Amino acid sequence: HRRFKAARASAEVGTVPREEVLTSDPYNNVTENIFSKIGANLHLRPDHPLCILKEAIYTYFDDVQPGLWRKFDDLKPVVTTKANFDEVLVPADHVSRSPNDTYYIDTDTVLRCHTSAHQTELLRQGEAAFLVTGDVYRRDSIDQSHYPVFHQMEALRVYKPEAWEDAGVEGTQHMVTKLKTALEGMAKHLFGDVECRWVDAYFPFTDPSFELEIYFNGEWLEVLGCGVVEQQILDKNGWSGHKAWAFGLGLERLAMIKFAINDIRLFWSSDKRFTQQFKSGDLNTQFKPYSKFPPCFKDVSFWLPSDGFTENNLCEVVRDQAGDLVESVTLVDAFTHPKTGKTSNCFRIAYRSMDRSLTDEEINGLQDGVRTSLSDKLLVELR
Ligand code: FA5
Ligand code: MG
Repeated sequence: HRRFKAARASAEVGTVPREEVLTSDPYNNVTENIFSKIGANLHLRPDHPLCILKEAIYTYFDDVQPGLWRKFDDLKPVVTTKANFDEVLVPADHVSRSPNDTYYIDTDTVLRCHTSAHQTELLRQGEAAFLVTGDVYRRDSIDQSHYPVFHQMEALRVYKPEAWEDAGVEGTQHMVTKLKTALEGMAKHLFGDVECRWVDAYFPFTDPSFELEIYFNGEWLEVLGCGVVEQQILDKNGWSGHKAWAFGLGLERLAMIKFAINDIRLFWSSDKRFTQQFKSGDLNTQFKPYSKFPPCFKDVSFWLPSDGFTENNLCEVVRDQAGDLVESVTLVDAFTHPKTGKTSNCFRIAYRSMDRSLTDEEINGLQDGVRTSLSDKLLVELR
């Protein structure tokens, strides 16, 4: 009965009830701003660039192996800490587990920080070739390519021993070959005849691990992380004796390159000047920016409290006050007073709306709000 309920719960999509996310648990660090993004499901809107890209990747995998791949794009973003970290072998002391990096609902429940959170659940359900797309959540810095909610697509494919025995090669090596072929094929399907390179990487759940970079507009860009699935993960979840490869890619990163979208906040815009430029099935759109309004810079300086201050905490405070009106937060000065030993930081906040001019009054109101919550919530001493 429990199993049935768990399977049902994760298949639900759409809004998650407020009281399920914004609890009074002392470990809860989810903000109103983050809560408001849950259920937006940009990747399910047919004319949205993230959905267009998702469909293009589906098409690639379906063309290569018709009927093989099972797709999941409606799994709930609220997952257990166990599924998000423990079951994919993330070490107990890994930074990603820190509440400075991850949104916790309580110690046992998080907003998934990657789609890898669904690997073990789907393996236990008997799935052997699957693609999972969804919104993921990370506390992070603020700039034009980082947003606390973004979208990933995960793939995992399991092989029987016959696959590498028949090929007469060692199993792990066979997986590496299969994986590289599949992913280079995907990159070429999306970007044409691009140059690809493989960079050694580390992920707790794969070994060996790689990152794929593509050469685009004169630059090498990280597209995805991937590798041969740790044997333990297969053994513990119903697939012992088998082997598998997996990857996880950031849809925004790819869409920004593919469609020439210059600011990650635009994905969340409902401005028709953005939304009407994209059409389901059309991979060739090059986004035409509409008039850029001038940014307004505001500096804030303060003495740090003796402990507990982090840039992610500052960014959370700024986002909660200014939402998508904040474009970037940059540390511009830091020094330690020789006598008191206290450290001072100065951060520059860039405010800019993507669709209208902001008034001085409005910006001053936002900056006052930031200053107040900096001293109330982060206990800094404003200068
Ligand atoms: C992961 O999240 C791994 N789960 C990927 C993986 C899956 C590896 C399966 C092996 C096997 P990483 O944190 O590097 O890895 O993120 C994967 C991709 O998400 C990156 O390559 C990048 O494209 C994208 N990404 C990461 N952080 C951000 C961010 N803040 N904003 C937008 N995209 C991001
Ligand atoms: Mg990374």
